[in-house]
Amino acid sequence: MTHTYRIAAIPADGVGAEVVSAGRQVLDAVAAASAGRFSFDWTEFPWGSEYYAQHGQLMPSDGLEALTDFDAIYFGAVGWENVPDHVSLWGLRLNITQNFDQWANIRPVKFLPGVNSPLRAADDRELDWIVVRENSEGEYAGLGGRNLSGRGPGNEVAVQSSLFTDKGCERIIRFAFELARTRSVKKVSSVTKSNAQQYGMVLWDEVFARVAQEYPDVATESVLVDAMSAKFVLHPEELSVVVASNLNADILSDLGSALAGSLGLAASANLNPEGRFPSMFEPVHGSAPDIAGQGICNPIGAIASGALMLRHFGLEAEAHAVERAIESATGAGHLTRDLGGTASTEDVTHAIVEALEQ
Ligand code: GGG
Repeated sequence: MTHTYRIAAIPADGVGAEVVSAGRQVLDAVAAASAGRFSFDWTEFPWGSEYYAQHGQLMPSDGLEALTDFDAIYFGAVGWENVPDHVSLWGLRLNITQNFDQWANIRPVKFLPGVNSPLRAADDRELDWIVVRENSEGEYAGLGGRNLSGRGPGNEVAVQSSLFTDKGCERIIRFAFELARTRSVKKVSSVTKSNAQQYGMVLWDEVFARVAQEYPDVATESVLVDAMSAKFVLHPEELSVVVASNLNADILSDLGSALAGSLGLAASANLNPEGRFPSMFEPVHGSAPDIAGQGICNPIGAIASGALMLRHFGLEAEAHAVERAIESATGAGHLTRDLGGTASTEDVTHAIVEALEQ
């Protein structure tokens, strides 16, 4: 009997449409090769900045309700010049991640064959990490306000607060430890700036120390975010699972993917581990207005996010096959411009689909 996975596709803005189309081609090829075991039933939602221009909001008021019954959401990128970035981010991506309690955002970073990176050029070091981003609170709690002084232009005061809860810290830290146990290098690096952020991030450090006691088989370290940035560049081979707050992990994972060769390679999964709501899979990159619509963007971040979706469904062999096909395509020199190549989005997608079929 065929199992049908119902997927909500939200390409949204800029290169989102190109990379979601690429990912769908690969996932449909995986389903076609499953000999009828499973298939994907796609429903596309035309939400984003263009929708905002017509309706004054990024998605309809009942949009979350419309997404609730899907098995997963496959997302492109959000952000365009007609909408302030904070409005588009909160109106779509964060609206979904926060309301669906997708509190664990995993962002793997790895060297790929055939891809030059600033680190790889230096020596033979390996890079294979997963950045685990707390995805529900911290600096993205949305707490604060503007015009607090009441004194008018030029004297404005704005406050942006971070929220750290014991439960929120514990669940993401525990998630990182469980993930580390599945990896060959069993180590969790916790990142804060708790010397300066003396309330929330000290709580994070204390929860980390408490949870770590339950995982004596996993090595640990607590590193300040500035020192961790240096460590990413100088000692990438020392890292396995890196867990950090919402903002710190966002910044570190961009740095990590640039070190691996390009932001265009980075995949991510926004997970609601309890399964009460659908999880969302998306490339880490944004809408890239400078290259949108030209057919030259890198589809690998979106395609690798599709592999994370397969893994989420328990289709480990298929997820692995997509990851091997990506390696085979880059290894054979199918590289988009961000990686120094001349291949188009379609060229790379076809190379990955062909590698899957071999
Ligand atoms: N595909 C990810 C995406 O569209 N990101 C847009 C963005 O600006 N994200 C910032 C963030 O989520 O922190």
